[in-house]
Amino acid sequence: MPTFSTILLAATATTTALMAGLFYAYSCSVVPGLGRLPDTGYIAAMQSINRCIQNPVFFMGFMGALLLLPLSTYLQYGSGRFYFLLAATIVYAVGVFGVTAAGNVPLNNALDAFNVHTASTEEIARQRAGFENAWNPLNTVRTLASVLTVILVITACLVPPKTLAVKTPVAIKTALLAGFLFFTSTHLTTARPPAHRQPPAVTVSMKGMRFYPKTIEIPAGTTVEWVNESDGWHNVVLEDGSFSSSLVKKGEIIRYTFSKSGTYRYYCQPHRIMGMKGVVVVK
Ligand SMILES: [Cu+2]
Repeated sequence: MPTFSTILLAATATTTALMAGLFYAYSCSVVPGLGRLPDTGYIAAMQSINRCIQNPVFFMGFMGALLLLPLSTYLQYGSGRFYFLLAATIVYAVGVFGVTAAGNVPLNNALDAFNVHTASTEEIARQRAGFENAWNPLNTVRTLASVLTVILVITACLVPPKTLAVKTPVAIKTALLAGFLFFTSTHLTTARPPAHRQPPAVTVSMKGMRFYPKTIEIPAGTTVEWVNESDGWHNVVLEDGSFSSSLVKKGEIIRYTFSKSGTYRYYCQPHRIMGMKGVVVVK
């Protein structure tokens, strides 16, 4: 069964490949083809292309890749795919989206405002040269950047999902953790059972992106042990804000003792949107 993050990774690869293909086609057919046209024909053709390309099918790929790349990067945090996707996101955001938004689009808008019917032959020649000399190199940049993006995404796909990024630099890890926990946590310590009396413990396993069992019933004073049996990183955050653990990797355990009766809903911060949630009913 493909997981949500795998399906998303495939969608990311597809949208980035579509964008690389689009700019590749520009570089080896549209740009040289239009380059041979006389000035008036060149401007009219470029104006028409620039108007037509602003359609939902184009934006689905162009904006789709911009949204899916960081989302996939986030979902693959803790796996060996993470850094390739992070690099792909930066290359696409700067080299493809950034270059297009800051470079090609302003040129397109200026060209669109130019009227070939009222301009003189010299004005048309100057307009064409000014546009073409700036636009073509920018297009080459985004073609290369989009191809590099695809190479990085494909490399990420080839990394086995089970490979953990063991040597994650501490600074990056800390920054990401701080980001995860900043909004929700009140304290970051993992609770320990009291030293003098070992209370009974109930185990909940974290597999894939689920808690098993999802709902447990325990008497007050029971310690719950969440054991990470999957390859991803997980944590436990109580919805009432009374407990928020740090992220743990495979084989590590999160412990928390429930001393008061009530219904405690909790979730895993990185996988909350995928429905990684559970309930502890304390009698
Ligand atoms: Cu999780």
